Amino acid sequence: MKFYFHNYQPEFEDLHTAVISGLQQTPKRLHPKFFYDKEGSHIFDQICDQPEYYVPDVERDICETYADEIIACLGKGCHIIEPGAGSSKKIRFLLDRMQPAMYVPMDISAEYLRASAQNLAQDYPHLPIHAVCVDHTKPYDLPSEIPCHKRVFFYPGSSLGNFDPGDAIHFLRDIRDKAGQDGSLLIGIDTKKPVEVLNRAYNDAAGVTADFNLNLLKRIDNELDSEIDVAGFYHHAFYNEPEGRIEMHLFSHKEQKLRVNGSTFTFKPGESIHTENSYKYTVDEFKALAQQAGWKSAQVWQDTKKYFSVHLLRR
Ligand code: AVI
Repeated sequence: MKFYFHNYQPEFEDLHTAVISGLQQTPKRLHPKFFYDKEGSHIFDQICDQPEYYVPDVERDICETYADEIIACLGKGCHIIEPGAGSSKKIRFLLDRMQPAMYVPMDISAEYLRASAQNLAQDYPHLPIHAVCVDHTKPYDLPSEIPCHKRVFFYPGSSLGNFDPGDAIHFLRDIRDKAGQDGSLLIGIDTKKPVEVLNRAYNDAAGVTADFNLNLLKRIDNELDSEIDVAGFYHHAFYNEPEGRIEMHLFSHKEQKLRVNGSTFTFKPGESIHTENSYKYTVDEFKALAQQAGWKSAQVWQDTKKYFSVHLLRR
């Protein structure tokens, strides 16, 4: 095994400060990054198994269908870098078919990253793996062991959709700078589609997305000194057409107060906490966004229904 672990010891953002400042805003907000505690990450894996949430299946189908073309575009001996790699499941379609010179999974959770990267190292014993524990949304430098040429960033799952467009451009620009002169980015982007399909995907019948959203309040209730009637809130997600995004909210069933570490927040019936945006881009809209970050579109692959897109960008 050629497994190396680089721990940059990222600071976890303070939940307490973020909750107080988010709930002081009008409308009230909580940042989606706080969804992903152990329980939240587990529920997110379950969302990916829901029939209404088409994203993982359609992206996998595109990658499987066009694997040969994608590999031909990436070329031999590349160094694949995956920000927010999590379980490193999605990279396997490439690793099963090609031999990159190196794989660099990055994640903020050291425990999770080490376990999944070691797992991968066992399955691909000849592949050098440099796992980097870092918050990829904050400034960082890649370890010097990662060669500066033939860098391919891999950012699947439409995770970029959870950034507001300005932040998305900033993130894409940072990746471009890190990719180097001959670098590229293979990225999965969810597209605009009939509103009913989008609304169903984020309001699944089994209520898994609802559990995911409500888990944020449970987490705050468990980790902070607080009084929250979690059952006093319900999940609802809807497509905001002018903004081109799904919005997830936690709506209050009633007039109520929520207390966190001595601060009290009052809710009117129907008032919400806005917890997530998930932007959807047409192929041309995403190309324009990427261009603003200095990338050039090299290739786009889509499924037959055009529900999802996989873009290859070059510098
Ligand atoms: C992680 N991210 C791309 C998901 C999305 O579709 O925006 C998060 C999610 N929220 C509810 N369902 C899925």
